[in-house]
Amino acid sequence: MRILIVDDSPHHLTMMVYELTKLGYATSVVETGAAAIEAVADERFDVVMADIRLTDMTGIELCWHLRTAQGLRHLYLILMIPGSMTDQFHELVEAGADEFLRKPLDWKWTAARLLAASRVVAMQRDLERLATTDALTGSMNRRRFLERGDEEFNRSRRYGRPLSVVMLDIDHFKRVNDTYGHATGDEAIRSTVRACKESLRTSDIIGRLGGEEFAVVMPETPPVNAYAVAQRLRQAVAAMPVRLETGGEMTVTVSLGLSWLNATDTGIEPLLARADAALYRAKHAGRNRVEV
Ligand code: GH3
Ligand code: MG
Ligand code: MG
Ligand code: MG
Repeated sequence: MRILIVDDSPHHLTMMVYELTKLGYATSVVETGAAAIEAVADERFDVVMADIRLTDMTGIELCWHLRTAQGLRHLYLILMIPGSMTDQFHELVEAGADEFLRKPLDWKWTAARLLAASRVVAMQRDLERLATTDALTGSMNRRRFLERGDEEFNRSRRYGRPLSVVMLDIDHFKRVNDTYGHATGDEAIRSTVRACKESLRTSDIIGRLGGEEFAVVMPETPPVNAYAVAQRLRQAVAAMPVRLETGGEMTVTVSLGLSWLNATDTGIEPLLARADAALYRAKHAGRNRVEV
C-alpha cells in the first residue's frame, strides 16, 4: 500500500515517515495541497493522509480536488485533525474524506486504522481487476481496452506521434466449435491471445472485443511497421498448436484489418471502425491475411 503524506510541518512529516515505514508502508511526502494534487496525478497512491490545515488550502478543498480529479477512483483519504475539532465531520465526509485521525497521532490507533484502510484498498483493487479483465483470456476486456486506447490516442495526438490499430478475428470459428467442441474453441481463443502477446511489445495493448475478436493498439508505430507486426501476428497464430481435449492438436488462422491515426480522428473508436472495415475486406479476400 502506497501512502502520500501531506503536512506543512517538516518535523511531523519526518516522524510520520519513520512510524509508517516501521509498519511496512511505502511513503512519499509533500508539504502543500497543490503538490499533493500533482503527486496523485503523476503517481499511483492508495492512501492520502493529509493535515486538515495546509498553507495553500484547507483539508476540505484538498478532498474535493482529489475526488473530482479524473482517474482517481481508488484513493482512500485520511484527514489529520486537531484534537480540539468537534464539528465539520459531516462536511468533511461529504467532501470525500474516509477517515479522521486526531493530532498528535496515537500510533497504535493509526496502525489499526491503516489496516482497515488496506482492506478497502485491496477490495477496490479486486473489483477493478474483475471489471476490466476478460475472464477467459486474462487480457483487457472491451471496456478497459477502449479506455486505454483513448489514453494512447490522446497521448499520440498531443505529442504528434504515430499510432496504429490492428483488429483480428479467428477464421471460420463456428466450424472450430462445431468440429472440436466449445472447450477447444475456448482453448483456441486463449492460444490466440498468447501467440499475439508473444509477438507484441509490452507497450502494445491487446483487448478482447467480443467472442473471437481482438484488437491491438500500437503506440509509436507508423503504418509500415504496424503492417509488419500484423503479418507477424498472422503467422504466429497460424503456427500455434491448439491442444485438443482428445490429446491431438489443431491450428487456426486469423484475418486482420489495419488502421492508423489521421488528422480528423477524435478518439480510438474511428480507428477501430476503419480496422474493422479492413478486417471485413480481409475476410472477403479469402481470410488468413492482412488488409488495410
Ligand atoms: P469468419 O471467418 O467469417 O469470422 O467466420 P466465423 O465462423 O468465425 O464467424 P463469426 O466470427 O461470426 O463467428 C463467431 C463464433 O464464435 C460464433 C460463436 O458461436 C463463437 N463464439 C463466440 N464467443 C465464444 C467463446 O467465448 N467461446 C467459444 N468456444 N466460441 C465462441
Ligand atoms: Mg466474423
Ligand atoms: Mg470469426
Ligand atoms: Mg467474430
